[in-house]
Amino acid sequence: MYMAEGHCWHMMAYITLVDVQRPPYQHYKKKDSRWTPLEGRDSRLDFYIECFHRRARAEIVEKQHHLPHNLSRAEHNVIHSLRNNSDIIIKKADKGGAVVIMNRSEYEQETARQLSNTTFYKPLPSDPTESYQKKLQHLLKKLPEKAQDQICTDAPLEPRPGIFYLLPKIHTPGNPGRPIISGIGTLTAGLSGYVDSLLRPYATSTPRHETININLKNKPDWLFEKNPFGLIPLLETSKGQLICESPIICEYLDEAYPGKKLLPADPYERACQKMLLERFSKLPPLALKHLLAVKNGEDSSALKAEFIKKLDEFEKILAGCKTVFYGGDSVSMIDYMIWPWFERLEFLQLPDCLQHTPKLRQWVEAMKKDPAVKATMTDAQTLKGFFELYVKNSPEACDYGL
Ligand SMILES: N[C@@H](CCC(=O)N[C@@H](CS)C(=O)NCC(=O)O)C(=O)O
Repeated sequence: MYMAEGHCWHMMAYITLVDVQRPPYQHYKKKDSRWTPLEGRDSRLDFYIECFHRRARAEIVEKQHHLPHNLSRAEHNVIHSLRNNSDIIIKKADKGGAVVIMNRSEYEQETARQLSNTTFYKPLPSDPTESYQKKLQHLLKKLPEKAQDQICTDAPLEPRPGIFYLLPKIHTPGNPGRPIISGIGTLTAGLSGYVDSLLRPYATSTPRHETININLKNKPDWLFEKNPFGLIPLLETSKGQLICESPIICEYLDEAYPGKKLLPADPYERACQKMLLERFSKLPPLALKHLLAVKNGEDSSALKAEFIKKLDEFEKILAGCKTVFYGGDSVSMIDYMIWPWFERLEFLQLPDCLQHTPKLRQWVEAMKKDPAVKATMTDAQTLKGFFELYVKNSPEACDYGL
């Protein structure tokens, strides 16, 4: 498909050239053909024509939006000389849209530091692209024809390996680099585009936002300016309004954005959810104490027994609700607020603590099916990896697995 398309673009260029150079008498001989194959004759041809239209439309839009330069010659020269200075590296910041100029030696040092971490990287004996290409072709055959066409159209003809680079984290002390592997032009570029087109409709309902992960063992000064307690989560709105305390943030988001409301409309029911959350707030410190005791090889059985006893209270409350979730038969705010601690039971070394709580087990299974829960689940392995880096004070801890 891609070959055919490339070939046809050459033909287009060729035809234009002939038009310009055509001797005058040929104008009377033959008119340019405007014939187009009828739709439905061949699905691949239809798809090809559609791609051609899309590209043509995109080119027209691009030309319409082509703006003149807004830089003076002097500014242009400065940028040019910075670009040609091999002692520096220019990158955009990981978050916030700033442009960062770094000493090349420091950038290379950080790159070498990261790449030498054998937990994440290992040198390959050879370029695996060719063998992966065969595997990918084999896998693609299992997809519907239309999907295959879309993937092949966007796939590069001669794929290259991914390119590793770093984006400086200017919000993190020491400015470590966020590792990025650019997938542009790689074997899976077409596949990524296809997956993106499938996911895009689901992403439109999410408000635009940016997440900045904080290393809690080495907090940046600006965090205290935004929240004097130096705690996360912290929400900053587009107007610069700052909101802290997770239940307050969640309530704000529920009220400020349209869509399904998570808190009940009835004031008493709202109060009940808040009271339940307050009651639940005793469990996380207990679970963390238990985890530390296990990690330090101390006797953790009393802490575990206390945790299980508290969970039993929540089993009884759920049994009293006579519904799948705490706020009724569909998931609501209280379920989401307490869920993360259930997701972490294995990581917290408490995997078997739901043995005697059938209602809670049922609730856990129902929660796992919820799309928002599915989309934000963190597996026990990732949590373990994060925790190991966190106790070592590693600057990479806060971004682990992201
Ligand atoms: N009540 C606060 C608690 C916030 C909190 O303790 N956050 C933890 C991370 S989950 C934190 O920032 N810890 C850093 C510290 O204690 O220095 C909330 O619900 O938002």
